[in-house]
Amino acid sequence: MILFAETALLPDGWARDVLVRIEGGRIVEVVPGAPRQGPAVACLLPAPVNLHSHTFQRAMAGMTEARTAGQDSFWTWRALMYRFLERLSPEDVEAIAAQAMVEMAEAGFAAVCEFHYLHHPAGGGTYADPAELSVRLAAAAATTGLGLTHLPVIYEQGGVDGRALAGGQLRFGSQPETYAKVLDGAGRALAGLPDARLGVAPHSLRAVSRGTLAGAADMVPGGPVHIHIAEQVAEVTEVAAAWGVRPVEWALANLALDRRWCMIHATQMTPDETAALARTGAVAGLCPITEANLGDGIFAAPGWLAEGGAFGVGSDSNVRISWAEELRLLEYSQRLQHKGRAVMADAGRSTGRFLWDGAARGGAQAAGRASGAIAAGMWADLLALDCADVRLEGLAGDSLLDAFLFAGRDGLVTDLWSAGRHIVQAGRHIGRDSIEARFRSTMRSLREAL
Ligand code: NGQ
Ligand code: ZN
Repeated sequence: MILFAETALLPDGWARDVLVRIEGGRIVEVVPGAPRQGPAVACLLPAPVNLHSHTFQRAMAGMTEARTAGQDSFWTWRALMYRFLERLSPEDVEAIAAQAMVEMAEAGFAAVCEFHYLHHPAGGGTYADPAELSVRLAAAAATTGLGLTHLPVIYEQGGVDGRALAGGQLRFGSQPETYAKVLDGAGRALAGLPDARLGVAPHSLRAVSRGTLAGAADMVPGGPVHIHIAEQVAEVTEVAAAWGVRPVEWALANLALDRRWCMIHATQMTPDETAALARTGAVAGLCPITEANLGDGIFAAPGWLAEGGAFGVGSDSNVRISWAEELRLLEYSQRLQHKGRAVMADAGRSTGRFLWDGAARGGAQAAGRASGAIAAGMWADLLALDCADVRLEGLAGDSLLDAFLFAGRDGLVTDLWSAGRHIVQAGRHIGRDSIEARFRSTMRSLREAL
């Protein structure tokens, strides 16, 4: 397959008249200044990975925004989330995941890292196939064509003190024997997806014992390792009270952190923790929309970037799925905190370009996916922008990215290829109608869920 672009963002900058040859889902050749062949897209960009998602939470969007009598918080939201997930059947999980994946593709994401912790039926017990729900997620990826890095979650306990799982958490449990079966079944479910990756995700320092954390990265040798860390102040307090050190401090001293690791949120850090964690090569998995929605706090971006820290973005709770808005909110939260403008980019660079390059690279690293750049050897994760839209009128190059991020609207991604699969065309996912119909009927049955 050959794609031709009037302009494209290549690793060393913008180029004109670019021919991209794709074979077996991978880019095999990129030729700038090529003679025009057939129809051309106006502007071709590397499509990013969504590095953190719990797809089932997409179905809760709009159900948790009322104020209750007391002080609402992350923890009151979590109680609602636990109540909600008790309602979900395997069919629901698949229907919701497919809808979320359609929305991810339309927003510009070529792949998703699914941080998957629903392993059991409500109340505990085991499905006939212990990997039933991993199989459902793989099916949603197959249906939608979105790239998948599947991260079966290790979840052993209800808190740092080792208390037992309770209530909604009974769906998460991963004692060694069950977890091995989930990993095994997940691996088989991914076999039919050529670009899928398997990784491992110890849920958090709260939910996994220190003994298990020590060996977690060896469970999928070479694969990505993701963990939620230091999201809420209460987590810092809980870990410090139990172990005498702060969460990131503990992780730096006890985990062999490197480029395989993705540290989700990493919100509550001291300046020293920020610098040291950045230097490990681990990716900061930032989820600005969800972090704002849940009242987590603001990431220490200047300190992180000063050490050359890698970062990417994820849609996490999927309350809203937007690549542009994640990046916009990431930058705007920095502006609000530091009372300045253009906080994240290096001097002399466009914010849009800096964030696009950085988050595409970091997302690909976190996913263990050869992606994030238009270059030979990479999966053909590509997107085209609607340069005819009035919001982009008169703009080109980096200014186009700045307008897309800061002034854009949904629907500016006209086409998206995931590992060469052309799944968004004319702004719509090719399977949207049937996937959406199924999701709507799932939502009707969940209407009274919260
Ligand atoms: C999750 N979500 O696993 O879905 C978590 C909430 C927890 C976010 N942290 C549960 N955004 O952290 O205990
Ligand atoms: Zn999460």
